[in-house]
Amino acid sequence: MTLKTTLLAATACLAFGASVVATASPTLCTVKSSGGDDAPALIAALQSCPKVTVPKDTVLSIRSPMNTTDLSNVHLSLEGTLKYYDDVDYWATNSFPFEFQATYTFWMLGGKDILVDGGGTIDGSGETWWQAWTINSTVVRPIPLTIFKGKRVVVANISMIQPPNWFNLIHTSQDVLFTNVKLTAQATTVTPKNTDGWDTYRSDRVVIQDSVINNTDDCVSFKPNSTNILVRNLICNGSHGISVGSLGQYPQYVDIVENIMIKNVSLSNVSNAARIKVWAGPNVGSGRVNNVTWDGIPVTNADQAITFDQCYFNVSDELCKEYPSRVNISNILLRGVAGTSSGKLKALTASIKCSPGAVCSNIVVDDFNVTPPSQYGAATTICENLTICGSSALQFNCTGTGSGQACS
Ligand SMILES: *[C@@H]1O[C@H](CO)[C@@H](O)[C@H](O)[C@H]1NC(C)=O
Ligand SMILES: *[C@@H]1O[C@H](CO)[C@@H](O)[C@H](O)[C@H]1NC(C)=O
Ligand SMILES: *[C@@H]1O[C@H](CO)[C@@H](O)[C@H](O)[C@H]1NC(C)=O
Ligand SMILES: *[C@@H]1O[C@H](CO)[C@@H](O)[C@H](O)[C@H]1NC(C)=O
Ligand SMILES: *[C@@H]1O[C@H](CO)[C@@H](O)[C@H](O)[C@H]1NC(C)=O
Ligand SMILES: *[C@@H]1O[C@H](CO)[C@@H](O)[C@H](O)[C@H]1NC(C)=O
Ligand SMILES: *[C@@H]1O[C@H](CO)[C@@H](O)[C@H](O)[C@H]1NC(C)=O
Ligand SMILES: *[C@@H]1O[C@H](CO)[C@@H](O)[C@H](O)[C@H]1NC(C)=O
Ligand SMILES: *[C@@H]1O[C@H](CO)[C@@H](O)[C@H](O)[C@H]1NC(C)=O
Ligand SMILES: *[C@@H]1O[C@H](CO)[C@@H](O)[C@H](O)[C@H]1NC(C)=O
Ligand SMILES: *[C@@H]1O[C@H](CO)[C@@H](O)[C@H](O)[C@H]1NC(C)=O
Ligand SMILES: CC(=O)N[C@H]1CO[C@H](CO)[C@@H](O)[C@@H]1O
Repeated sequence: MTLKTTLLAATACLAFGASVVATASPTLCTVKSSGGDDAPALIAALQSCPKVTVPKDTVLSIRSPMNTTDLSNVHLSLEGTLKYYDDVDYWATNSFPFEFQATYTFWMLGGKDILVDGGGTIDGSGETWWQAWTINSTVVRPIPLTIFKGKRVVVANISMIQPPNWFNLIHTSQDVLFTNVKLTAQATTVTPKNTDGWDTYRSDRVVIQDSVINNTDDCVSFKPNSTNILVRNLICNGSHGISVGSLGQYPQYVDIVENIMIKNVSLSNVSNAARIKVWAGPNVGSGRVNNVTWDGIPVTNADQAITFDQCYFNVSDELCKEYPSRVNISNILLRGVAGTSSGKLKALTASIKCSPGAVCSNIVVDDFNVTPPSQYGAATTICENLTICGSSALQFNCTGTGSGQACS
């Protein structure tokens, strides 16, 4: 069903991308550096030409926000660089705000049948914002690329560097493919801040594949209402892993993360490889995490390879029992999470905690094999208030409510 549809849609989109013919003025359709703000020219070109080229060796300076959410049949061949101008004060009042987690973006890209490729680079000039953050942690840090209200959008063969915040947000979109993308956040003066690779929100049928990520926060994160998503063939270095959530933070919302396949993702130097964070306690939201698979997950130097917490955020055992999570977790498969841990938590390699009184069912762990540094002895795990099924069940010493359930 859905994933197949996604790939078909993506393929159709690639075919359309290759077949478009530039008919409008070639001057308009090739955007070169003006020496000033190049955003208006880029927007005008995207709104008038079927194919827009940013030539190699061109660096476009983006000094004003770009709202291109009304595009149709556009191919942006980004061969050069698109660089955001690092005027922190300007962007604090001129970027586009989203209600969700108080995020902002420089560029909303949406509409239908859009292809971005070309081998070029989107440079977020992030280091200026990471520095600003050390002085003011609420400084507005815009996201370099937000696919917003997009349908059939392909981003392929580009690099992205230095995002002030997350690299990419996929928001209220369907049939989105990212393929062969390189993400790198690296700083010389401070640590890059919140540089998630991709966050998905209110989006359906998304594929993220064949990419290399070098960052300091989630490699991919599924936020509320992320459905039918395939993540495969990624190499993530230095991240917080592939994460669901957090969900259930806002009492007025139902949060759904469902039908997610994560396959062949290798992670090194990470805090976690697989993570689920779901809120409990008074005044939380509801929803479900259902049918999520991590399959083929080599890890190197992971602090705690698996971290599932249904008593997030910082909810005591007592409070979690009194106010159980209202976000159910079911049908989770972790297969082949294997490699080494960092020893940061000594021998501990996994922690799976469910909220007593909430649904947390059919959690299957197969072929789990994460080895701590030899001085800490054999690997240990934490498992509270659920039953773990699968070939690695015996590695989990589960206690509390739900720990006696039978596995089907
Ligand atoms: C972005 O552009 C769309 C289409 O023109 C418009 O409807 C929308 O209001 C704009 N959004 C913002 C935040 O400017
Ligand atoms: C990406 O690059 C590869 C290798 O050069 C090429 O085969 C493919 O067609 C490109 N895809 C897009 C969408 O540009
Ligand atoms: C921090 O940044 C926020 C957002 O731009 C701004 O409203 C606030 O005034 C700044 N605080 C300080 C102390 O500069
Ligand atoms: C990853 O970032 C580090 C510095 O933070 C840098 O040395 C390394 O070259 C980067 N790797 C890639 C593949 O970009
Ligand atoms: C798994 O991912 C790696 C890294 O992206 C890639 O080289 C390899 O071909 C993938 N394996 C399969 C079976 O797709
Ligand atoms: C991984 O990240 C670390 C820390 O930033 C960096 O030193 C290293 O070069 C990176 N490795 C690769 C392969 O990019
Ligand atoms: C998620 O989808 C459900 C069902 O359509 C809806 O009730 C809920 O408001 C959505 N939540 C968010 C955060 O958009
Ligand atoms: C579970 O999710 C996968 C991946 O999205 C999908 O292929 C499969 O059909 C889903 N299973 C069910 C029972 O819906
Ligand atoms: C992990 O990080 C260390 C430095 O922190 C770096 O030397 C190493 O290359 C990284 N490992 C990988 C596989 O990138
Ligand atoms: C977590 O809760 C404990 C006990 O209520 C409190 O002392 C601590 O400050 C909290 N930590 C965070 C990060 O909120
Ligand atoms: C399981 O955990 C309980 C409580 O922490 C402990 O008493 C027991 O020895 C553990 N059993 C195994 C086999 O590790
Ligand atoms: C309600 C319940 O059984 N809660 C338990 C969850 O697991 C922890 C750790 O084993 C116990 O302390 C709680 O009693």
